[in-house]
Amino acid sequence: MTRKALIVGVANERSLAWAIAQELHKEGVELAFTYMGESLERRVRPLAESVGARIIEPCNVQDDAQLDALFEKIRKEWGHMDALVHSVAFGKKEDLEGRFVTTSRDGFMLAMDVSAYSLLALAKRAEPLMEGRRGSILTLSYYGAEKVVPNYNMMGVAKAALEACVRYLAWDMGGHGKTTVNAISAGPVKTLAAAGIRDFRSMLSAAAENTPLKENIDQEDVGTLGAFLLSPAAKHITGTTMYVDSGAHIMA
Ligand code: 0WE
Repeated sequence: MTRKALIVGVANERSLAWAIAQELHKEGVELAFTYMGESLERRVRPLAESVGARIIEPCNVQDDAQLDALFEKIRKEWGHMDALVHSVAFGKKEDLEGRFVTTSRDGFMLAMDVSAYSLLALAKRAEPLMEGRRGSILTLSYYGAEKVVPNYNMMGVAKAALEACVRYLAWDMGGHGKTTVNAISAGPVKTLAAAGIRDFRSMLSAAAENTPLKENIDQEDVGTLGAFLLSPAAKHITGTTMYVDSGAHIMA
């Protein structure tokens, strides 16, 4: 039986979600994609079609009606699913620089909603479709969830919440259908999300210097680990955050 996976969070060909999708495609997994807004549809649709996707739907993770419509479409087309990739995050630009203490209530709630709650919103709707299939859920995190990375600020708090959600979902969903839930903590990569971050280039070169392997990771590193965590080979790995960071997380 060919596995079926929903990929949420492709923006363009550099997206980590796209790297994971490509690895899954190599394994013969049938894929569905979402896009956030019309401008991204123009980028996502050709990518999705290039791997034979038939389900390409709009999805703003803050909109319950869009989420319901997306899963109704998947239920009608597939009837079930095996894997969910969540690669979505957003914080206001002003909450990713300067002083953390100035974070607004609005900015806090926005980052938590888009970057952490959205995993639950998707998992809740995926659960009935994954029932009895040993499904797997994967999200993307960053080391700023655990330790202070200057300027990561509000996103660090949101990623900490996301990693806690991974553990509680793993406990909850493990007992209902043996679904696994894991996160990848990736080193910095040049994606669209990085394009909005001040001094990201110098961050990238500094990051490479400070890792055991003395080089940065790339999208494919995330793709291959993601495909593993979503595969039957990882069926007893759940609730964990795995690093692809050239070893950065071992350094003091
Ligand atoms: O999680 C991230 C960044 C995700 C992100 C990016 C943006 C840019 C545009 C979330 N929200 C926004 N909002 C925007 O308006 N990373 C792991 C990449 C990243 O971002 C940083 C980093 C690293 C690494 C910000 C400050 C310091 C380090």
